[in-house]
Amino acid sequence: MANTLYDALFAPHEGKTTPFLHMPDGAVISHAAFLETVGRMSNALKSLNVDPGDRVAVHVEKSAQALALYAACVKSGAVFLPLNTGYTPAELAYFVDDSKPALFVCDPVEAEALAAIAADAECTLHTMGSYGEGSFFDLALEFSPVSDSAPRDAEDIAALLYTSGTTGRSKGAMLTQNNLLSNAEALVAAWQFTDSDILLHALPIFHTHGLFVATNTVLLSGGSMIFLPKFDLDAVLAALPKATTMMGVPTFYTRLLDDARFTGDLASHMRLFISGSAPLLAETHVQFEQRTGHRILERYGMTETNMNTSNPYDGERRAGTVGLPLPGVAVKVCDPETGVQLPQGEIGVLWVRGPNVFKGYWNMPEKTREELRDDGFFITGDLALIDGDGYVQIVGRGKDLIISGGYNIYPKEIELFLDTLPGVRESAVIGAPHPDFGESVVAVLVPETGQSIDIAGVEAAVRANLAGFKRPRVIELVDALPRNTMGKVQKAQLRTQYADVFQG
Ligand code: MLC
Ligand code: AMP
Repeated sequence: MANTLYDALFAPHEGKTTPFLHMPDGAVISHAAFLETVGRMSNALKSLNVDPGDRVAVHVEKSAQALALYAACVKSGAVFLPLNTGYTPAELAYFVDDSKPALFVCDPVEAEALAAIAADAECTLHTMGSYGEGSFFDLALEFSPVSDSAPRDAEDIAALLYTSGTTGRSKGAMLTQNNLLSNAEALVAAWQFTDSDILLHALPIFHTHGLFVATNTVLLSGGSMIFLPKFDLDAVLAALPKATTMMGVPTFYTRLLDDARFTGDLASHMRLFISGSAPLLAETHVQFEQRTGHRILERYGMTETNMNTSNPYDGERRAGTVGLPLPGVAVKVCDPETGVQLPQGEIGVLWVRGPNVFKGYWNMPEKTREELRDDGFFITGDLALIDGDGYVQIVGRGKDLIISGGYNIYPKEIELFLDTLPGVRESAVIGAPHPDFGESVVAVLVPETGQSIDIAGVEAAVRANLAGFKRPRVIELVDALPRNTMGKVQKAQLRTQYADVFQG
């Protein structure tokens, strides 16, 4: 039997000496060499009794080997579960406990700290460092590069990606082989990727954007990637002349524009710049075009759905919009209370349906029923309108969510943590406009009566327990939070009050 995703994305490149990854040290990894590593890793997974359907949790730096581990999971039928490298052991404990992986691969430097978490979940722990080194790669090297693909059909789960929840508990989105493949097919066609493309890849590979949107699109089209460990401005500027396309979050584009070395000449040979994961300000779109002559192509998606809409490749790329539904994707705007579809042009919650939409949340049937309707529509929680030409505009969020540099942060999770700290009676966490990250985190704390709050202590506790990108960059103390007559905290009022804290 076939393995839907492996057969489409990887198998066609077996034995090809064409370049796949251009590494920062100048090394070029061919498709064939990459897939040999994948074969060895796939055999290593089998030797560890990782069976089809088992989860493989991965908390490692970006490297060619980390990407090969994703491919090896696809090949051996395991469910790939990548985790943000910023997560602390306290955060990782939840994901490992919830997903019960058969194997947990972590950075060698954290192996000791994570041993107890792996033991509690009864999973094997292996290591992989920034250059792929570690016990997992050592094991893989003992095996042959030739391995059989596990039979997997289109509806089998290929990946489990956690997305934070409005109640504070992260939800694992189950993505099928066909969710990933159908989206890659749609994007290759929509953005006209070919085997001549060289994508400048500076995104992390633990999220939909860097892992699926970027990598699967390049794999399907047979092109290659300049595979940078992260977005480092100097490295990106140095790599641009060798690339044909780039994908990024809006912060990538504002950082480029803030640097005088980023000139029209440097970008003139490029075929395409794509932005997503957070709103691209119309102002950034305009400045980018003035500097380079390129209109950034903005698209819209989420973990649960992969990509839903995109501005056109040919045709008008409209600033401030996320474009038109991709082929096979249906979108509608509904009343947030009743769920009834609203007339064209009105603002409501965006619902989406298509082969890209996930299968549900891991072990959360009720949450799945609330958000994924029987008719296949998924309720995104984003507020949108569809204009007369069918272009979708994301105008806000129905969900209490902060997006900082493309990372989602759920205030509830931070509030629940802050409320446990000494002297804190209650807290409210909001996002405020930030020149670099788009939005950043502000925490407003109310002390217990007659007590004071040790801000340095709060900062230290946050650092020890929460990933750095969730850290409030401003902490304010107030006597009471603004509430409406129902007693609900007025976050809108706080957002207005603290709108300027990161400006100037
Ligand atoms: C890092 N830090 C951040 C941050 N990224 N803080 C707020 N927001 C962020 N996005 C913190 C670190 O914890 C650290 O904190 C300090 O900043 C320096 O870390 P760094 O790694 O050197 O940061 P930097 O290189 O500046 O990273 C910024 C960034 C990066 C924008 C380049 O965050 C990034 O690559 N973002 C892309 C996110 C992404 O891929 N999103 C896709 C999600 S998928 P301290 O405290 O130690 O100083 C999705 C679906 C879709 O949304 O549609 O695509
Ligand atoms: P995540 O859950 O991390 O996948 O983030 C998905 C969320 O990012 C969406 O629900 C949107 O709120 C936001 N998002 C993604 N792309 C865009 C975009 N182009 N414009 C505005 N918001 C976006």
